[in-house]
Amino acid sequence: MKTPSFLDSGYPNTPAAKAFFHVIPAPMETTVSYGGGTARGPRAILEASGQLEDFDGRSCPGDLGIHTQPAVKPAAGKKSLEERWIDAIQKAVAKALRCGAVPAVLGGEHTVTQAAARAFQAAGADIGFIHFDAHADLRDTYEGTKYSHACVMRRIHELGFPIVQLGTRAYCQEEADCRAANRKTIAAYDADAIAAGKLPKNWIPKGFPKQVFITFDLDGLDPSVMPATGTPVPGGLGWYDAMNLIEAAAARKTIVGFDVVELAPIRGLHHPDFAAARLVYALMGAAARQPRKR
Ligand SMILES: [Mn+2]
Repeated sequence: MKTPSFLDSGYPNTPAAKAFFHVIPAPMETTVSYGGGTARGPRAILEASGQLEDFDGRSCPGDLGIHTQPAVKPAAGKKSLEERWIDAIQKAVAKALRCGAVPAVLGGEHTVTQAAARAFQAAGADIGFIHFDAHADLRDTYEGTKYSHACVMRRIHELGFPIVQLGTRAYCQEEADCRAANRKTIAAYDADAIAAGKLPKNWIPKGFPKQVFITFDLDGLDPSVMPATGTPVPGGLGWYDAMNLIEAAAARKTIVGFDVVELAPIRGLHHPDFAAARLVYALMGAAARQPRKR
C-alpha cells in the first residue's frame, strides 16, 4: 500500500511551492541502542494522521497547505551511512526552507535533528532549539559513534545553537557536566521539576533567539501516553503538560520548524501512532496561529 501524505483525508497533498508545511518522513535507524523499530515511525504517523480531525479545537492548521515530501533515503556515496542519511535529510529540509515552508520532520531516530540544524545553519537562520526528551542527548560519543541519537543535542550545541531542554529524567554525569559548563546556552527543566510545578514563567531564557525549532523526542512524554519508543522512562510529561509548553513557546517565539522523532510502533497498539500524529498536528496548529510573513 502506498504511504499516504499527512492528513490526506482532509487535505490532499498540496504542491510543494504552495504549502505552509513540508512534512519530511525520515526513517533513519542506524544507531538505535535499545528497542528498535523507529524506521517504521514516519509511515505509522502518516497512516494515523488520516484519523485526525481537520479542526484541532481552535483552527484548521491544514488550511495553510501541507505538502508531504517523499520519504528520505540515504544519499549514495563513500561517506558513512550516518553521514549519508544526514546529508539526504538536510537536503529535504533545505528544500522546505527554499519553499518558505515550515519543515516538519518525522523520525526516525533523533539523529535526524542534526540534519535539520545543518539545513537551518546553511540558510543563515538564527534559531534556538526547544528540546522535549527523557534524555539530555548531550554525550560526546555513544557506543562508538558521534552520530548516536544520544549525542544529537551535543552536536547541535557545537553548531552554535542554544537549547532549552524540557522533561529530561535520564542522563549521565558527562551530560550534567556539559550542562553546567554551558549554562548560558543550555537551559534545562527536568521532568521532576515540571511535575512539582517548579517551571519558572520565563523558562525560555532572556536573549534566546526569536525563532525556534521544536525537537520532540516522543520519550519525553510519559510511557503511559507514549509507550512506543525504544527507550521509555517513567515519570514523563503528560499530554497537556506538553501541549501547554508548546503553546507557551508559540506565544513568545516563532516556530520555524519542528520534528517528532523516535516513534517505534508496536504492532496491534495504535494509540501511540495516533498520539504522535496528533502531536504533529498540534505543533502545526501552534505554528499556524502565529503572525507570519510569507
Ligand atoms: Mn532523544
